[in-house]
Amino acid sequence: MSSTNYNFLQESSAVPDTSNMRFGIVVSEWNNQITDKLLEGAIDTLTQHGVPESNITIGHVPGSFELVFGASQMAKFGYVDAIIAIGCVIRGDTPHFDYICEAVSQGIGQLNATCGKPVIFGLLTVNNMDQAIERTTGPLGNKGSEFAVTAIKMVDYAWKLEK
Ligand code: DLZ
Repeated sequence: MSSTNYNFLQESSAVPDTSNMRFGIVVSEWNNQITDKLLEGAIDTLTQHGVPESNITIGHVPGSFELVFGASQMAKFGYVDAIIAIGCVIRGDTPHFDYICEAVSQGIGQLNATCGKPVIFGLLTVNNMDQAIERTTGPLGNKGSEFAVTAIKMVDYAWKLEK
């Protein structure tokens, strides 16, 4: 699945009023040179679209495997409307990569379907560090920004249905 030539932000012209939206961001410390950039991109995009910084709660977890629990606690106790789970898993020489990716994607998917709040899958799953860098500071833009726009759109979606 390639994201080349896909500029998500071009499709976000109708971003809604976000001034009352509250977001939780859970960030993995593993590969933090990447996850810090993704976090920065997400925060920049949220604030550029009108989310007050005081409406953003950030939580750190040790690795991507811990994102599911971190996001679940954020959903329960964080007083937030949506959660963005950010991590970066880089393929190594052992099957560890596959186990973590599988566990996190299943876990976030399940949480997304059951916790009553949108949980955004902000996990980079890449073959090497170059691919990760391309998705934070390279030609593919900063994926953190896409995660943020997705989170805004999903809160808007939920709020429109509640009205
Ligand atoms: C152990 C591990 C490995 C090998 N690789 C990564 C990685 O590329 N990205 C990541 O976010 N976390 C990694 N981890 C740590 C696990 O996610 C987890 O923190 C530990 O297995 C402890 O549960």
